[in-house]
Amino acid sequence: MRDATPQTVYLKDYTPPEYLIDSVELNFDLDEQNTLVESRLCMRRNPQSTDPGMSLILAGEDLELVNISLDGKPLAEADFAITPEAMTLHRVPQDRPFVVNIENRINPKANTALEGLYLSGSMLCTQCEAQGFRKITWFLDRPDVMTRFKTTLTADKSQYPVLLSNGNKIGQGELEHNRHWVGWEDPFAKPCYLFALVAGQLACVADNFTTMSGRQIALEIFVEQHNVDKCTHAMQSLKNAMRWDEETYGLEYDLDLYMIVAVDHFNMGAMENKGLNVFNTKFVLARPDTATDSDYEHIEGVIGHEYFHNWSGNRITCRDWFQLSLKEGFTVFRDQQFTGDRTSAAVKRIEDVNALRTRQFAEDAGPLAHPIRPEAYIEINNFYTLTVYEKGAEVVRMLHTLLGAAGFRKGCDLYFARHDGQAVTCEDFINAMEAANGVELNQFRRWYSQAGTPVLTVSQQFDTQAQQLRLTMQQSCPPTPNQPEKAPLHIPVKLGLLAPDGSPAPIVLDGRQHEEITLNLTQSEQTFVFDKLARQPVVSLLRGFSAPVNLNMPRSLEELAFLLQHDSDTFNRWEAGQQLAVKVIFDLIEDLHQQRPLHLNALVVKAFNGLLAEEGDDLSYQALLLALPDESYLAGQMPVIDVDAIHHAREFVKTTLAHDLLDDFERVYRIHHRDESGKFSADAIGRRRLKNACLSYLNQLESGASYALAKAQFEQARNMTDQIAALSAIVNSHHPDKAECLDRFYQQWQREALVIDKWFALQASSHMPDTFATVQRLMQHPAFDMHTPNRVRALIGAFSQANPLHFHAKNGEGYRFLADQVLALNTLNPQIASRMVTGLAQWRRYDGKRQELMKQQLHRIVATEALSKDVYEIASKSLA
Ligand code: B3K
Ligand code: ZN
Repeated sequence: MRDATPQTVYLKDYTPPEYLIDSVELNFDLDEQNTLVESRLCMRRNPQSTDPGMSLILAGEDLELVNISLDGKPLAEADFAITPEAMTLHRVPQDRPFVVNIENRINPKANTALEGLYLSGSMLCTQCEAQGFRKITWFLDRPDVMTRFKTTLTADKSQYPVLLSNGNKIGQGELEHNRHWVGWEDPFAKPCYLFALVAGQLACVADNFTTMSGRQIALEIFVEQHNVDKCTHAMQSLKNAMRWDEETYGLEYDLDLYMIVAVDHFNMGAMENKGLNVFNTKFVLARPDTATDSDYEHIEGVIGHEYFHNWSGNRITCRDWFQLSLKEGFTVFRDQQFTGDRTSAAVKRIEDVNALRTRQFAEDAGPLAHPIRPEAYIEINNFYTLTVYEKGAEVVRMLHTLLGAAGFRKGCDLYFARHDGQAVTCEDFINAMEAANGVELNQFRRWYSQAGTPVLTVSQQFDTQAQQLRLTMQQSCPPTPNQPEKAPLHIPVKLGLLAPDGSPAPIVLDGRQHEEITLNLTQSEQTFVFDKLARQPVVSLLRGFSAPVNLNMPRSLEELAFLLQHDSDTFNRWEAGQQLAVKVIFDLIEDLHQQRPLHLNALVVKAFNGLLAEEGDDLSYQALLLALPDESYLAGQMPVIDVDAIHHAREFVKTTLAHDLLDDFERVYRIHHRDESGKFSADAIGRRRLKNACLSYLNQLESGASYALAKAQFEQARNMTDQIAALSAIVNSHHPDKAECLDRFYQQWQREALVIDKWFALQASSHMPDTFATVQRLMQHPAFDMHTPNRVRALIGAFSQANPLHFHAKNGEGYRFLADQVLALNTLNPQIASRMVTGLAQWRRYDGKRQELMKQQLHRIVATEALSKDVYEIASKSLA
């Protein structure tokens, strides 16, 4: 809980550790409420440290000391001091290595924050990143202290038959009183945030993998017995990831064993502990009838992400937590590439950009904006953000774009070779990219230190006489907290030109001809002149979303419709459709404000008619082309967000399209509606996506026919994708059988926690008028539980983050509700509580009345006693 004044930690204050821990031996005597930890630290002074002191400070929280000795001699009370956050040994040897032995007790059952050693159901498990190891025992809990770990676990044999830790198993044995022990050794030095242990009654699904150099790796997935039938996909995903990293980056796995454990209670998605990943069950378990196509994709993506960390994160780790994006941005980029290669690169790119623009851009435009390499934090767990992860990945992607695939790979090879076994910085990563490619990236480095989303404003001038097109680009970046002024960035702008018939027009720049080009925008304003153009081309700009910027380029509806029809860049083609819809929706919002009748521009109907008639081969992509920009994205484009107008204008477009193109939606639905349960080919997935997109339009009609269609699909579905799509349609309409369907779904799936999460989330995000009452009722449901992060996210998270219409109800009931829940969670689980506060952070974007109501709740939160550092930081910065 919070001290009087929470301390801020600054990047500029970094100093090397005063001591090193070369190796540690840990002994755990495991018990739900009374675990004994013995730690033997082999230490020495760090030759790199310039600090002259003789004392040693070890971090530790919520620990009960049993014994402490130095080089075998018990310490007297006067030799050390303990505070709530650390233990200081006043005098330790400076000129030779020494050994510190500590014994302490911890209570995993009392640990509802799910950080350190805790209980998930009947299973004991750990989460140490970022600073959870200090809740296990006193240690130098910082990522630049890399240590070899040897761990022995002792426990009751019936309650904890499986005992796991990092590395290779080196021994096991039976003890009296039905107890047993297992010994583990990790040959690779690692920071303590990568330590893990798991104990419980777990079933093991085993397989193996032969690496490119011919080594056999044992692969083991541990789950509770009733979940063994849901691991096939996770195991296949792991093998795919291992092969992909060998083929794409030349990186091979280094231990003989790779273990994944799935737990129900987990604060985030998964954790890359060396050789022993701990996963949220959500990213492991899948069976066609319980998991959707998107779930299948996310599982493969997260399994890949954690696996890729073995090199980008574990073998080479971060010097300090300000460098978090070094491992996270890079690893997200790697998992994006992996998923793009495994599924549809076009679809994956669009999904990623959509998420970035909707959520990260909002973060970057609000009070919590920070550079991908932050400069200060109060609670580091608050900095596992969309900015560090997703914008961080965009920055790595820009390096890939600027250096080309081969140059980027050379840079990575050098980075891995130079820094293997080290804890390094973002700067080291860029240095490797420069050295391997013989380039200089000084200006590019600003992406690491500047927050905010740059705005790229583009104007064009065509000179018929000279057959020249002049493109003038200006960049600027709005001020962000502590950064009023911004310097120009190095922005790669990928560009193509289209001739009036839709074919590619040649790009002639400085006498050279290209089909597509990446322009380097480095100044505040720059003009590019393209020659030899007989007729004015249509410009396709920022192809593939080549930089994380807001593009401001005036376009007519006709031009957008043209690009939607002809652009060969899959991203920009989709983007043209989105901007077309955005423009139309904003015109309608204006009509609503002026109380004018609404009419949908015929051009939109024509464009959608064309899309529905298409017979492309990437059906998932086609489904994305049909999707209207979501409400949160539209909100991001509005100076003062009007949630009601956004919702009504967007619904109007959707309903009118459904009306005008009823036959087309029905036809496409029928063509693709087949029972292909258990089939996960790109075609089968694409058919489901496209069909369910049509269902969602048809559902707008609230007709007997649309009700019958949704109900039939709900009843006949044999896979979760179709079942949940049908239920979603029913929930978001006045369907007469809504209550019955929701109840049947609950009865069918009550034993599958992950499916019940969907049931909660679907109701919490419904746009129907009674949603808030439903949410309050669900809070009292026997299956709701504040101790289970997945459940909290499904109900409270979905309502406050995926239901703008009702969360922002004018009377402020949504805000009050959220603050109540944040305060309840604050004592239970500060990390989850602080994630929930972000729903209030964007208050400045709303009208005066809503601003007041949101601020009131933030003030109420900040004024609460015993507020966690986590919540305090987010709430107070939101108000600043
Ligand atoms: N590295 C972990 C995240 C840890 C979050 C700590 N609050 C998972 C990941 O990014 O792979
Ligand atoms: Zn990660």
